[in-house]
Amino acid sequence: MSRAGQAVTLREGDALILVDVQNDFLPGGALAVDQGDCIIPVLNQAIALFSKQRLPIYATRDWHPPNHCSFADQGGPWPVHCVADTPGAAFAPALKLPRDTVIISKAQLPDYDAYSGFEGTDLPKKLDDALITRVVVGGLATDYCVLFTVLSALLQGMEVYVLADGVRAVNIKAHAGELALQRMRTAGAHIIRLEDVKS
Ligand code: VGL
Ligand code: ZN
Repeated sequence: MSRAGQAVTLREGDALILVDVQNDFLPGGALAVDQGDCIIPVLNQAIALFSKQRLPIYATRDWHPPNHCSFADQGGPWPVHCVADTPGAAFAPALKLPRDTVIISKAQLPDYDAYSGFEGTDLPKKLDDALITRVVVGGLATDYCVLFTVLSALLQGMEVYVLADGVRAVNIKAHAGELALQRMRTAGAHIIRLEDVKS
């Protein structure tokens, strides 16, 4: 996925966005993403790089009410997952989130789903206020919340770098993850690997 010439050297104005690294999206969880746990060491290294330079880190979380419209028992496409304040909605314990991580909860209303961390949250304003112009993105799942979060960031005018080794897909349809990465690249995102992030 990575291409030559796509290295990014971190500087002021950069932020890390970690998308939905929650127990329910990990192996054993209610909506497990295959190999979802493999991204955690990669994201921990990204966290260390950003922390070292005191660059901000934002962590989104799916934070649904028990009767959320996306759940199968409400006619939606997904099993019950990431119900607010349940263990499944908690961030993966292995993810080393710094204390000052900014947590962004989304899709909290029963009748609306939101795959993008920018939708119905104050993430856009927070990034704006912090003068963020470039974001590095990793998390779950490539073909849903990562995809739409990246497209939102691009629409907001951000330069976006997606960690190909820091995302995994649900892949309900074969290759959905690869197609999602292609969509992100076509929309203007840089698809990189952790090794391309320089401090
Ligand atoms: C997600 C399916 C349902 C995600 C959230 O975080 O990608 N996927 N809710
Ligand atoms: Zn959800």
